[in-house]
Amino acid sequence: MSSLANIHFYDLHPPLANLKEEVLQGLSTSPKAISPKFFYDEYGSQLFDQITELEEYYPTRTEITILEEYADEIVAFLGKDALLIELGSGSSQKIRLLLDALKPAAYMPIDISKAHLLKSAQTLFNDYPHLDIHATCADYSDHFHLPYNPEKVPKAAFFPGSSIGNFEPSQAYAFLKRVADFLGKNSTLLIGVDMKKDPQRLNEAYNDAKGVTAAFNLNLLQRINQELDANFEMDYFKHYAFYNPQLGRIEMHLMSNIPHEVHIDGQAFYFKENETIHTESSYKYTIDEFQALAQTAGFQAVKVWTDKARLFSVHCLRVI
Ligand code: AVJ
Repeated sequence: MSSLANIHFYDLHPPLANLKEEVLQGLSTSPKAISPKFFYDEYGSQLFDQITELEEYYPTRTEITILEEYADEIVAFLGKDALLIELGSGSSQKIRLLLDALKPAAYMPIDISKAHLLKSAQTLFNDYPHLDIHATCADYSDHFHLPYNPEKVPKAAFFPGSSIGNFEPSQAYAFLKRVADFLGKNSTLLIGVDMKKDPQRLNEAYNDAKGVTAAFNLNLLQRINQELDANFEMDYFKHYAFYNPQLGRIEMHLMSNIPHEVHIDGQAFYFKENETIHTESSYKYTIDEFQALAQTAGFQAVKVWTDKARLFSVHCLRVI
């Protein structure tokens, strides 16, 4: 643990080992698949920030309007003087909407992208010099322990952006159970969940006209080339994203345009024409579906807020 003023930093994440192991394993399975968590190197995190400003990508701005409109109600449920844990904090923009009213005892942003986490924590500290920040580099999709967990301080968690959608429903259940366990009885989880809607609106949100989402998807191959010395040819792949109504999810893939071979760590991986690497699922839920899932994982649904067009939902859940 190192500390700058009130910024404590904990590094719980073995970066390189994971990337190599999971990429080699993912490309050895059929169909090929690589976890979306590897999108978020420094450049990938910047591209995602650009995605959140796209006309087609409604989730971020819609969630922000909900948090702004119902901030007082939300703060009342979260409670003051708590240790506020944010999973997948990214650039810590949304938390600012709650910080002024919340006055938490401490704030723990958790993110897999170390550089982005530190930069965001420093920027936040400049604006909130009295905030006790415990920046934690960890992979929340895996088991991890809270590096700072003072007794007698109530805990609340914030999981915005519908990142819960990246988990298969069975994994989402396991993740929510882990969160309920480290929060403890009567603690609160505030979670953003993108809702099921017209497939055309969903397809547009993941196939923006400027091609930023395509660049975000392809950046995964560039990252593997840089960090694992692979020889992916960007021109041999194209971005392919669509809504799968049977499974209620957006699927993102990288499709191979021609038959070819890629070498990573001395291993050869063969790609047929039109073969894909599945790089992300983004499940969408109705309010009832999500509340039912949360219930099975040990949460009681306390309150849910949506925007007028019912594009996005923010749920307040309590550990039972
Ligand atoms: C950050 C996982 C919520 O699935 O909508 C945005 C990531 N992928 N555009 C999502 C993403 C393509 C985003 N999450």
